[in-house]
Amino acid sequence: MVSILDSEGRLRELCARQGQEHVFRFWDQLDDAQREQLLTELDSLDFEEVSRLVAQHIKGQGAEMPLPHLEPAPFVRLPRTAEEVQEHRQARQRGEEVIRAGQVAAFLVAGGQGTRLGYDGPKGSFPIGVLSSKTFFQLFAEQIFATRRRYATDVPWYIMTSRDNDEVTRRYFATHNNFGLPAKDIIFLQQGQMPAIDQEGRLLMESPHALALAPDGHGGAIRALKRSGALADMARRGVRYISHFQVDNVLIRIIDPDFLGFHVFAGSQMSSRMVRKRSADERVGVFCLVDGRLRVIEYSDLPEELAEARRPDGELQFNAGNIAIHIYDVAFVEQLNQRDYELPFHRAWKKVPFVNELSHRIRPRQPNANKFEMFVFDALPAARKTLVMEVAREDEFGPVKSLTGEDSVETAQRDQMRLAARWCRAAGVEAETDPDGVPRFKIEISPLFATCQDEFIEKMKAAGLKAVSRDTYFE
Ligand code: UD2
Repeated sequence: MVSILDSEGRLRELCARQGQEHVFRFWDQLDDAQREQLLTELDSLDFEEVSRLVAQHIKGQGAEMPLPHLEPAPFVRLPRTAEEVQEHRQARQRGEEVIRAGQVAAFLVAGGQGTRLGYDGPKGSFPIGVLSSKTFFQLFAEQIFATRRRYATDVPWYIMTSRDNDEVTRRYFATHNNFGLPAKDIIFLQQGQMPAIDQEGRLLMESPHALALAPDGHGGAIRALKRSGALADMARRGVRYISHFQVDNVLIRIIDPDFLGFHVFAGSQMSSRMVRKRSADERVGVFCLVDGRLRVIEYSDLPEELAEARRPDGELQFNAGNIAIHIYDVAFVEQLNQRDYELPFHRAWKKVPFVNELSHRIRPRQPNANKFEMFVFDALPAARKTLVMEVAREDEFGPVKSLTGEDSVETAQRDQMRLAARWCRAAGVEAETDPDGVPRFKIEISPLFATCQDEFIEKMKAAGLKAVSRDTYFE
């Protein structure tokens, strides 16, 4: 049997050629298992990619590219006229057809480290239901369950994890019996990793036998979908559209027929949802046009004068905020992989714990390392046709980034209750609220009860409830 230990010579030589021989510094103190781990990690590294990144982002003169000329991106706005309402209706019908035909897969990117929440465990296992304390994962699973039931169809659910949370995520689903979903329709795939690199271009070691590695960003999905065999699996099932969402949005509508319909009608290869930014400094990327092609410029890259520029009517010029909900074609992802299309890497300067020459573990107080990530929206410029579609923030964007403050557990739970109160009122059920729309009594609507307002109204017709007069869980 061939063992990775047999590759020691080759990998030593490769590291020496790349100026990375220090990774073997502790070799003599390592046992066989540790040596195997180190060699396996080195073997999986794309050294050419690493040296390209070092040359371009770390050693390069004027390493970062200047920002190109940006124009605000056009988008399909929320329907206002009768004609627009009619267009949405037709799109919904088309979307429902493709769902019924089993052509849509849900795709959750859940490989992030979720450090800001300060929660020890995959972010998806955080309890977020206002009354039920259900976790993100359970709420998503129930939504998918309800969609399958409503359209009498299969909706395979692909979940991207990363090395550090893969096992615990799989175990979480297994322990909960996949929340009632068939095991064959939950498919886990692992994204790739990138090494942390110091200012001299050297790989950082997390321990004497391990590199400091981190997930390669949600853009790693484009490669991971191919390499894991998920794309082939989708093709085999007849799936044509991938509905991409993030782990931390409590208001996500995972399979949205309106959005799907617009995507299909437009012949778009990749489409994105947007909300109007609530302020110039909101931490979301914005959709822009660069030479006529759609791109997202991250909040940290948008110059202040552009972020703050306003149109004569007072609205922000660059107002189309990216909420990280996309639909892309299976064929498009396949094409990107065929063409060897490379998503660009974004560099971040971060604090990364490491072992020094004396094998002491150091927790730096200041940033010490370059980390590299790909972003999925960087696939947009490669698409032949794209589409951006507005959605009301209060309907579909309840991000949880931290425990308190902006975009937190607190705000997301209020968002959930506000939405529930609006659905109640639309269904003729009185729900007293404060001036912010937050109901006096807590209200939660289980996805198993209704996944959208229309469904809720239908259900409530039979219920005969007049008003919400205590904490109420619709389940
Ligand atoms: C993201 C968007 C931002 C806005 C915001 C909305 C980027 C760079 N920024 O900001 O424009 O849309 O979301 O909430 O996307 N993930 C992985 N693997 C990784 C890294 C992240 O799967 O290697 C997942 C992560 O689990 C989460 C999602 O991607 O589901 C977003 O990650 P984030 O929290 O790093 O993104 P954030 O909040 O900076």
